Amino acid sequence: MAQKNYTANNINVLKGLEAVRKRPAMYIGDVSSRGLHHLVSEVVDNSIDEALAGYNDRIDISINKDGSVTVEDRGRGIPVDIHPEEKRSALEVVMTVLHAGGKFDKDSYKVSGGLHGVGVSVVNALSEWCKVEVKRDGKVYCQEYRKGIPQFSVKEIGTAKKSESGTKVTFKPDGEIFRTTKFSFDTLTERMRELAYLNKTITINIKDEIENESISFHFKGGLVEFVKYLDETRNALHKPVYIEGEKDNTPVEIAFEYSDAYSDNIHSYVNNINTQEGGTHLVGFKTALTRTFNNYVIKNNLIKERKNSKVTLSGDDFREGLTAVISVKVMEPQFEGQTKTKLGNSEVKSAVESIVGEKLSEFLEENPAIAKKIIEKCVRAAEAREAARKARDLVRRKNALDSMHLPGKLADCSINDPEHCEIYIVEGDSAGGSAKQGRDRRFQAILPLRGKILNVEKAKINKILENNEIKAMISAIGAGIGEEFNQEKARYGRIIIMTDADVDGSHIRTLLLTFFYRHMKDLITSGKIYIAQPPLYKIKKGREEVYAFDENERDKILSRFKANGNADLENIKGVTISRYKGLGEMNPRQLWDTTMNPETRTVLQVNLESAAAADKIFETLMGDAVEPRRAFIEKHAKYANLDV
Ligand code: 0RA
Repeated sequence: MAQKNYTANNINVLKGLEAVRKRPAMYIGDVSSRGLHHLVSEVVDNSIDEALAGYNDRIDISINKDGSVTVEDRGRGIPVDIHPEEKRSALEVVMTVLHAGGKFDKDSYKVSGGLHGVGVSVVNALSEWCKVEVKRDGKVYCQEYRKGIPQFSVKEIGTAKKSESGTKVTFKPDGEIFRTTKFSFDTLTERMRELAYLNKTITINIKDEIENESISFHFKGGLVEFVKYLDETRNALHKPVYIEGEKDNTPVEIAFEYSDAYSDNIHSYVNNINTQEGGTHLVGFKTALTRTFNNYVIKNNLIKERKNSKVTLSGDDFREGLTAVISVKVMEPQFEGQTKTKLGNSEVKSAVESIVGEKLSEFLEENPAIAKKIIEKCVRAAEAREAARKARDLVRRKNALDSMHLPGKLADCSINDPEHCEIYIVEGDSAGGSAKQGRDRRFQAILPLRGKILNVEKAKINKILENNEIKAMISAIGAGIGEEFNQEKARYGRIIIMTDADVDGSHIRTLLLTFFYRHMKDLITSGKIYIAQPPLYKIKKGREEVYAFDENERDKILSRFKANGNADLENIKGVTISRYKGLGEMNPRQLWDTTMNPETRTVLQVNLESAAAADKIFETLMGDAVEPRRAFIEKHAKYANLDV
């Protein structure tokens, strides 16, 4: 009987593994570099769960020489005893049965939505090989897998100190599944830094055995340090405010500070997942913030004291220059929204609202000097908002922003179903001219921009709205801007940035991304922004013309020509290589063939892996502080041609 049961379970395991390998994207998002790095997050999330349950204080991650990754923790260790229903080691069950991990331990805050939380078995199924070692009860246990299939039953391989326990998972992602299997130290670092800020008891060490890099994160100050880090390049008005509390089984932790900046940077997390689309915890925070500050203003007569000022303070005014991190733990989170990153649990709104309401009013009473500084800042924000409204009305009256009056230099497409339409925002009039001639005018619109657009990170909203290039983009896209932005009105389903592959081009691209990030953020979160990839080289041999997008590809093509009978690479007879300096050097036909034809082009989709990291990058690249910018550029110079 037991044998029969075992066989049945085995068949189910194989079916499960097959399902994951057949549709990996359903489990980890995609099979690009992004999905690849999710594998690490998936394992680490389990180690973090152990930390949240109070059993783990350290995670060691390593990118190994052979391209595999090891994640080791000091948690309880995955249980190894025989699972009564499955008739085999619980370790084997956790590693091979989909969603088995959570079944063991109902009382902790586990992630049951979003991209993570699918279980280590998914990582195992998508790995060429995987090895797990568990320390528990003075023993070390081990099991190995290929494409998720156990190679032997769980076995004891040694002894350990009774006091030591933990789990060590090493896996090599399967090249048959993933487009790339190369792990990036920087990508892992960004996510681990965030996790270390969010979980102040934990230490996370990362090393890269291939690139010889390592880093260690431990932030005693938790969210307070996170906020300071995010605001590093801004001028803070005061020390961060820290709020902590628990209501209805929902622990809430918040840190925030105001700086002299104009944008707001609120980052919210549920069970360590970045809720990019916000949700009830964020609504609770905003509601409490506005109400508490307004009550304080009224109680202390703070507005009347200002002569000639008839401003009323709105929620937006209390968020100008605000940098905040909100972290809640929810037992059974409901994730909604386009990217499943919006918290839906209504009880969380009232929990956050009441904790913030209570603790923030206490703080304001006890720190009147800080309160005064913040209120003054908000009053200035209200005045600026009023000025911006007037500026907007003015341009609106001139019909400059609405899509009824499209900019003269826009070459629109003929179809008007946004789903099927795209707009190329092109650097320069000459490339714009080529693009207009080369495009498929049915569904491709072209908007050429002249020169560099305004750096919105440094400008007030009324200046931004006076800028011609920006006005042209707003009316072409047709969905408004800032608080009024409504992505459903967008006239195009894809917005493609096309700039030269040089320093100026990358600067313009960064300026455009900054603009979209600050003023039309929904376009980025919903994946509507793309970057065109024009080729760098044209290689011509006789009648054959081939394009190469980088040096690597160029050399591959040249080798192919060489293999076809040419002796040396440097000097092949009859072959010419031309390097494109700019888009303008391509004729309309070439531009279409290489960069615009949906059948053959490559476009990069811009996505926000971590909003906090993106915010930091834009502020660093575009803000006032010079030194962090230099440091950032020096560090990244070898990867990308970022330049400011
Ligand atoms: C199932 C049950 C328990 C812990 C784990 C799984 C666990 C999984 C991973 C993955 C990486 N590190 C991990 N650490 C623990 C609960 C254990 C118990 O009750 O003793």
